[in-house]
Amino acid sequence: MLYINGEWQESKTGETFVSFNPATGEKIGEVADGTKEDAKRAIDAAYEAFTHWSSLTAYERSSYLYKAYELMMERKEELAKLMTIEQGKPLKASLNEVQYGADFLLWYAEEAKRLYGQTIPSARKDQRFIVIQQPVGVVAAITPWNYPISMITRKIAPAIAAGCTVVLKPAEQTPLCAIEVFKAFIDAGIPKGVINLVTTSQPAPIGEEFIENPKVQKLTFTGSTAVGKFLAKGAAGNMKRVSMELGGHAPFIVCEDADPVHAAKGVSLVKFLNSGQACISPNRIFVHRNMLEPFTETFVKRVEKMKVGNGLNEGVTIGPLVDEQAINKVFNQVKDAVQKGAELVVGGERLTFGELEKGTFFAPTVLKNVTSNMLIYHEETFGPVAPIIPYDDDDNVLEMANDTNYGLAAYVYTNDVARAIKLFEGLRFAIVGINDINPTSAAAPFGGMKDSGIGREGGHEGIQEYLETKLGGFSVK
Ligand code: TXE
Repeated sequence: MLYINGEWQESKTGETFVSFNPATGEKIGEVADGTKEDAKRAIDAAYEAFTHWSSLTAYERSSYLYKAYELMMERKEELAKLMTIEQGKPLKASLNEVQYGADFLLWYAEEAKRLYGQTIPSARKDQRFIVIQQPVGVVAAITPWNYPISMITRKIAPAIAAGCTVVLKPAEQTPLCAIEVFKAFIDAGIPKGVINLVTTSQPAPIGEEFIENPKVQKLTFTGSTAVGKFLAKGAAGNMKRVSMELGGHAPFIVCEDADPVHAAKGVSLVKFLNSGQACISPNRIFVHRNMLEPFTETFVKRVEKMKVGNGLNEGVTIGPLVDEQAINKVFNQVKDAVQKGAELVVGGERLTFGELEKGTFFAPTVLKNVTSNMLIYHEETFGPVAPIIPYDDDDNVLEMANDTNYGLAAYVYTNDVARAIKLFEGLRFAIVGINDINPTSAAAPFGGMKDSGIGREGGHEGIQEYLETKLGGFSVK
């Protein structure tokens, strides 16, 4: 169903599309297949609602966010279960994501009340400068399937806290999760038109409407760098503001003074989260030559113990990949690496037996002796493959780690404070975990440098993306 102007409705054409469980291949639901025309109606509704919503006090807007947070918390188990069925990640990971997603509602319920302005002294005695912040207007949001709940709240919460109204187009693979997030806002009593949902199996025409419609002032996107660049170009032509959270190619550096067991544990946890389908997933594991043996031994042992399967089953740590295309991309990278001399230590194949037969499962994989002539060294993997690359010194590893157009997350394991600071400063990545695999929070700025995007989500920075700065020059003659 589409949600436009406070009403659940069919698409104008009456067409629908199906959502599947990637673990079983089963159909789990059918939703309205929205069109360009539906997107236009949703934008009209958001435009209409903007005047009222932006005129509410920050305290009033905040109260809806608090209520939606409470509802998401009450529905945590159901939301997580749906996420596992529709997206595939293990139930525990889904529960963590619902919490992370809800945290944005709480954080921006509070942040809404801290949209301070400033006064600036004038050189003229008879003049005053006052600077205020105002919402940008109607926001068009596009979200991916890999974090199908938190990517939505990470955009909607700061946008509506700022006083903007929103039209969301979620990923075609996970529309049911989007519908459930909307229900939390709707049951919280959010006024009609403030948030609107257009599910679709055909994203391109909706993207076109978002870029072209003069009533949209801001586009916020999370997805691939290729689509992000395409949309940013169109938005720039119409002078729309953009936030882009795109792909990554995170280095994970194990220094010569690191604890190899601690590092191996860290990377095994973060690399295989969401089957490697995360923009902050370590894609290149640089290990100091002296650490190679102890690190690899512990790491491989941990990987061999991982349980692949349906995320609803107890003990499963790795779920399916999103679709056949993802399996092919991962398989090709592994094949290319092995052909060019990498050593396949474990995994490397699609799993097609027993209960895994109908799903898109790929074995957790470790490759040794990966070099710069291989695809996997340069391309984002988005799958459960860990390539190990040996290095010799800090300058050498910094150069290799920075040898990418991406600049989202990086990780360093070291026990030397000076080295930690040097690498933290030298890495051209916007998020660096130092002996830490989870440097993310609703309270902290998340985003990328270079081809990983523009803008930040979360923290004080996240709400700024939805605000305009307005200057008043007052004559007091
Ligand atoms: O991304 P797409 P896909 C990366 C990752 C992955 C690759 C492809 O490397 O393997 O991208 O994934 C919408 N106009 N990331 O194909 O196509 C689409 O409907 C408007 C990293 O899933 O970019 C979905 O809602 N919208 C990333 C969203 O864009 C369009 C998360 C993402 O889909 C559109 C996902 C168009 N023309 C993939 N084309 C991250 N940053 O975590 C697509 N979309």
